[in-house]
Amino acid sequence: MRTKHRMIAAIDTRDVDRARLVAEAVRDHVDAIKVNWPLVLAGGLSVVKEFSRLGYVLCDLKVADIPNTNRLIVEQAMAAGASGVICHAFVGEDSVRACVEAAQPGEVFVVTEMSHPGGQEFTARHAEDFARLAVRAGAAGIIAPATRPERVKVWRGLVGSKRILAPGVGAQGGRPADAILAGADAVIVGRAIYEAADPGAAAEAIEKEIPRAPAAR
Ligand code: OMP
Repeated sequence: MRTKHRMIAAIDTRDVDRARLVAEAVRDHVDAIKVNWPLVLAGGLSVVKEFSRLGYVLCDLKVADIPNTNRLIVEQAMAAGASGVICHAFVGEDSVRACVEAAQPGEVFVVTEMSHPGGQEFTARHAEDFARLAVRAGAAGIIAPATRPERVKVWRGLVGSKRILAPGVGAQGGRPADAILAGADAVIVGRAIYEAADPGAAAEAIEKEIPRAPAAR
């Protein structure tokens, strides 16, 4: 993923027409469109195909199963036009490797510590292991919480030049500049964009808050 804008729009609405409108409105302000279960369940995987005509689609199915099932899921996401997928690490390295292999030449991003308060209950305890696993398994990068930029800094030290994508900006309270300065390559923004009266203007405003200079590594 190229991270020129350092921002990914998560379009989690179940209203497919609204999703189309948002995708068109933000396309010049983001590096990718992230599609999650709410939209896939509402519109089918054809939404992935449709949005892939606009650019990079990150298919966030949070894949978390045995290697064979992971492979079957990821193959379908890639066949539908996704450029990348998100998977969970807690299922183990073999399962993550199955995603990486099935996604080729596409990319896999591995969830570390989740951004919501519950992310501190279990995922935080294993987040460093998850980040190391992502590197070993050949993932393109990790997902790390913009709500805890001090943690992003730790993972930057662990994953080298792998991508760090940081959700939790806006509705969950994270600030884009904090996540980027802590070492994230891009922030992931959902409600603050897709629920805005003018999603294009909202994306542009958030983009302006993002420091241009690369974070110190
Ligand atoms: P907003 O909270 O509306 O900005 O949406 C955040 C998006 O990032 C949603 O699509 C979440 O599913 C996703 N996300 C998190 O919020 N926290 C995480 O720890 C991981 C993800 C993710 O994997 O994208």
